[in-house]
Amino acid sequence: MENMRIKSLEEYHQRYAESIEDPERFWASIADSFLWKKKWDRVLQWDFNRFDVKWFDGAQLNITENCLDRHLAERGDKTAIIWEPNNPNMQSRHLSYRQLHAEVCRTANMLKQAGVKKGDRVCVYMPMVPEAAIALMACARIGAIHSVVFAGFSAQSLADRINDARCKVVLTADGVYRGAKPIILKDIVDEALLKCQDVERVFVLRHTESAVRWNETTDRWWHEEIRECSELCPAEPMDAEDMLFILYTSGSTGKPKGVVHTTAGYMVWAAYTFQNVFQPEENDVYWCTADLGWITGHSYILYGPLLSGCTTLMFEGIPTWPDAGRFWNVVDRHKVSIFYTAPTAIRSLMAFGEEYPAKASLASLRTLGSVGEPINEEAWQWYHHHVGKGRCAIVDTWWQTETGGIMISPLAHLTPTKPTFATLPMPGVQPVLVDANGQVMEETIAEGNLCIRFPWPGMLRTTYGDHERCKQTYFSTYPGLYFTGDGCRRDHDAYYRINGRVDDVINVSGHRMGTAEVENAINEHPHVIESAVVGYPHPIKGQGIYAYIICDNSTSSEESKRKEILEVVSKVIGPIAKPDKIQFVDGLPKTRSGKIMRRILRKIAEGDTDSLGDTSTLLDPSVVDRIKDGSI
Ligand code: 7RM
Repeated sequence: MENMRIKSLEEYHQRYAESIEDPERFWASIADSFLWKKKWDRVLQWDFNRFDVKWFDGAQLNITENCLDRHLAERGDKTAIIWEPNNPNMQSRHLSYRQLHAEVCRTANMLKQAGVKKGDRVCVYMPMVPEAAIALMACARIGAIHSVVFAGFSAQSLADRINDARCKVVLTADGVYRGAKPIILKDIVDEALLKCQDVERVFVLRHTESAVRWNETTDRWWHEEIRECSELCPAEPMDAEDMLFILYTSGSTGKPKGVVHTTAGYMVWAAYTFQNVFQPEENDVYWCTADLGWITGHSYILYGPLLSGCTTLMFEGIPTWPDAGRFWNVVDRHKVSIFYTAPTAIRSLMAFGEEYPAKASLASLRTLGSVGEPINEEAWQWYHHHVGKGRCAIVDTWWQTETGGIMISPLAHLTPTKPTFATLPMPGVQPVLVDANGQVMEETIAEGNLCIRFPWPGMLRTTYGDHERCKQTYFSTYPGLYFTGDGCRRDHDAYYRINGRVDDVINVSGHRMGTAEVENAINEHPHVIESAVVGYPHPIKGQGIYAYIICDNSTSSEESKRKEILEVVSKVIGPIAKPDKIQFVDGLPKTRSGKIMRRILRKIAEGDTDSLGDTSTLLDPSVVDRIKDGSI
């Protein structure tokens, strides 16, 4: 894998140029360092109009052989996963590459016994424990497609995702700890399964030892089923373009999409970007604080680090429990050298003061990463001075669920950084900025919508079960280009700075949400007639959720309606989607054609009521004044 590592800024520019001049040759040479059962016939075939992209077609491989088997000779006893539990007084766990290999094989055999076959979908709804990582690789080992659902999502969201992918098996646990309070995951699964007809088997990991209900037909204890399972499980040969996983993500419509990633391209991209962005060394301990339920967890807790033979730390807890020093205690305890987190976490810890990082040594740290949302200058500086103690590189990594891995980012200690800039594209990434007329802006200094004009190995291939929707979402706004949904600026150094979403997607604490999705949830309340949701700047969450709601003339108090609406949203999506502000209104600013003018609602939510712009196309402009008067 050494041959894929860029070692200087000059080399970056050289490699970048090569990747543009002859992409096939470039990626063939990178792909050469992986373990293949059969090499490819063609490196790349692509068409952005029909949206058909194939990388390494004709090749066969299994990603788990690349994550595990190939490391056994040299790194069998090296720690692959360190697990840090929620409770700081509990023992952490260390799994060597050899142990992890054995556990993945046993779990794969457990799935096989339940009748899981290549191409079957398996839903993973689990706490942050090593078994969750093991579960994903067990699926990949036998060619099953994993679909991870973040354990903070509601029964309804879980059911929707299980049904959309027609999952046959669910892997879960009795409960999950998040800070001080345990949550009974199994109850949520039980509730979801009332709406899921295809699920034949539920494996339940014993974790919190909470009491759970039991369905004799479907439910099995993980530890009982795995007891007799062998540590030998041959890796299923997968075609390069066979599906590896589905991961649901929110868009501008109400229904989340199942983003599909395939085997070879994703593998190459996850490993290549991990190694070049983070520049890990053999004895590093690497910690990404994301949850496996998000793409960051897939690519940079699990696949990227393990493909690279690194030690990856999994943390079950939250940054502020038992106190705001938890992250830094974990860094010191495990001598973490590379730390990757989200701006929202940094901002929330900033609010507790610099005493917490000051109390810790943090001497093991060399590189700090940021992901999920734009990082503001203040948070960047705090991260740099108080966590990095002024001597660590910061990599602000821009990417998406759809891109599979990092697209624009500094390479640690190689690319000169500038606060709030994600800087330069990875080799193979060809970003363009498009103006309001859909024209690509050729000047270096430019600001517009961010598109990518050439395929990269890790890109999504489709949205599960609906290719038309995929084409529509990503390739119809600007024909021939992949549209990211983000606005972006390019400066005189050709550095990129991501401004944030330009569509109806909001980013709340690094969680991506569709405003339509939240509106649909609010509308489930029996007294709600209509609602409109927008994002507004929030000091810690990045964006907060502001909901304008029209209710019927029921006699219940605003206070009780507010409370009930929050409950409904929690129940339909999950607590992460609860609006921060609810304003009851008697009308919404609509155009004559019935479209809500969100621009106006965004302005009011921002507190900027002076420059609402042209409201003359509104059906009833007086609505705006009444909303302004009642704004929070
Ligand atoms: C990895 C992830 C994707 C959206 C994306 C952006 C925003 C992510 C950054 C960022 C500014 C960054 N996947 N985003 N990283 N914005 N700077 N470094 O977050 O699918 O959940 O979200 O997140 O808006 O489109 S995601």
